[in-house]
Amino acid sequence: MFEASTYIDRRKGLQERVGSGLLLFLGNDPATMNYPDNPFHFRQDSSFLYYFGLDQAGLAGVIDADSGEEILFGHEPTVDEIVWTGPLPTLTEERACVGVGRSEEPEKLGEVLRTARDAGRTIHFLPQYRAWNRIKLARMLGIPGLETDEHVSRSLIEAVVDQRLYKSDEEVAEIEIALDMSYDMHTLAMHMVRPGMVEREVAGAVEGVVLSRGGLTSFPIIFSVRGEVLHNHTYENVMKDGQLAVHDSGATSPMGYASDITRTMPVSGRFDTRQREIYDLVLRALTTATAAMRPGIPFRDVHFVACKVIASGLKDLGILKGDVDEAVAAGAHAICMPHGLGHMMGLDVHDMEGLDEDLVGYGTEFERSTQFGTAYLRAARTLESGFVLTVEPGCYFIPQLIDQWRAQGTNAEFLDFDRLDSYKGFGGVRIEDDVLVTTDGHRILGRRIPKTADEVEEQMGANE
Ligand SMILES: [Mn+2]
Repeated sequence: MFEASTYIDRRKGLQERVGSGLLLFLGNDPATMNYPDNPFHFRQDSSFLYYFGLDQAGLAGVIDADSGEEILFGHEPTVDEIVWTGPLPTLTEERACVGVGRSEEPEKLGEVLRTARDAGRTIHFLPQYRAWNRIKLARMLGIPGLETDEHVSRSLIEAVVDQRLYKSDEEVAEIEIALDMSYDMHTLAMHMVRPGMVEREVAGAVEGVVLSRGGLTSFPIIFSVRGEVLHNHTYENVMKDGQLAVHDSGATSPMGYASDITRTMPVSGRFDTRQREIYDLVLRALTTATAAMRPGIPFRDVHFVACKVIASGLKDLGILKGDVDEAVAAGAHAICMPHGLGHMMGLDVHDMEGLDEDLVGYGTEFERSTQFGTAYLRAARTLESGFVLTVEPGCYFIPQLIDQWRAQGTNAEFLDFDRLDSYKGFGGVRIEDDVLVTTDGHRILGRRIPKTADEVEEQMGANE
């Protein structure tokens, strides 16, 4: 946990931004797996973590934006609980750690909210993504459980986004702790991969790294020789010579900050000519796009820098034809790069997407495109110092997409479908870094994880 002053300052900044009413933050409760006493690993709500710092279940926080009073709601641990858990800090000790002046039993929360509402005051709360918190809100506020989203506070959402978008030095240091785990996760996978292994042997070992370092995965690991399946969460393929394995994974630091890194490796340990061509192209898109990152540049422009590198590389390979700028404007590159260049990252790996994905990524200055490919761009905002984003270009050969575009004649003037057909079965390549926007440019966060084709091959052979 950071110093209490961090949380005090954040809450004060929030209170000033919203101005009046009660600001309610529900922490998470344990999420049960298959019977009530068997929970999933606990994950605190990120906004609660940001303002109240406490990583236990069953808490809620209220900030009175008019009086400045703050209350932490939670149970004092009982001896009956301590028998099972061992010694627990008291609520008074907990709230002192994060500079909150008062604590109350959870049952008191409903009463505090109803009193405020009956006095005509606004109760500000964020969109909820867990059923139990929706039910709690609905009960306390007397609104139907499925309608809580209709009562969320725009001003609170905007104020939270306006604070959480900018990462402080201590937050960046946390992200780099998660990235240190990513280094171990990725280098281990590179050491392990060889023909004949099942994907899950690697994915399981990678998850073990994170658990052994006191973290959690920041999202389910993607590890697959079917790299063209963008969010592939099964690991049942036997890896074969000649295939590429895409490994996209992330960790959370002990304080909950995320990392998100992708590398792609040849199962054999050596890229063949065709694999290296595509790999080098994606790497060039990554380095060219990253080099363009600095305050004042819209991330949407950075995305198109990457798309144009990919498109011109595809042209060199005879896959794409015609004018590169026109092809990208028409969305022809999306046959091979159907996703956006990256997303905001922080306490959530897709930072704050549960609050309002378009507000976080696009703000008020950009509108999301509806064109296939560009529509999946999660961030377009003009870059500012303190933003942390992923940069993750890719190139994939998706048989169903190739067939569909050929059949429909989509972007036929820009694409050689026979050439595309010859790449079916190739899979895909994605390479991803996490990048901080600084006052005068950018910094690629974390220790360098093998990234060039030569570095990946060397890492894969390092234990031979
Ligand atoms: Mn990512």
